[in-house]
Amino acid sequence: MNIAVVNSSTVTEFVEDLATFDNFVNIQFSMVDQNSDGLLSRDEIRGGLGRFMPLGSQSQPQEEIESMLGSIFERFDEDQKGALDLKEFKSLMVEIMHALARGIGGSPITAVLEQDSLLMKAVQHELATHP
Ligand SMILES: [Ca+2]
Repeated sequence: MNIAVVNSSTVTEFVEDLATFDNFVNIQFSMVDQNSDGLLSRDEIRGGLGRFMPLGSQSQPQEEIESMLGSIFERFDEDQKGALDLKEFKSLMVEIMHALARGIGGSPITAVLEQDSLLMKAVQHELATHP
């Protein structure tokens, strides 16, 4: 467990560092893409939710998860093929990171960070760029 002081710019600076964020999205994509076909199916996104969603998936009721998946595909599956490609997945990740930044707000807060969480990645990025 790690504890860090963060604010919304911790997250937005991470998203705006294009090379780093692209690399991060590529890694997340390949971890979620279980069958390595270059597309994220609904099942793969469901399996990956715990990894890239700011809210823990275990504590959420199944109906809420399915309804969230429904909205994700409605909004981000632009060509409606029932799977997200890398570009669509990146839009989703940008949206999630901005939601995370809004949730944190501009004033510094103390956060408990789980290893490999999105916020942890943003904090590591901040430490690397503002030592
Ligand atoms: Ca796949």
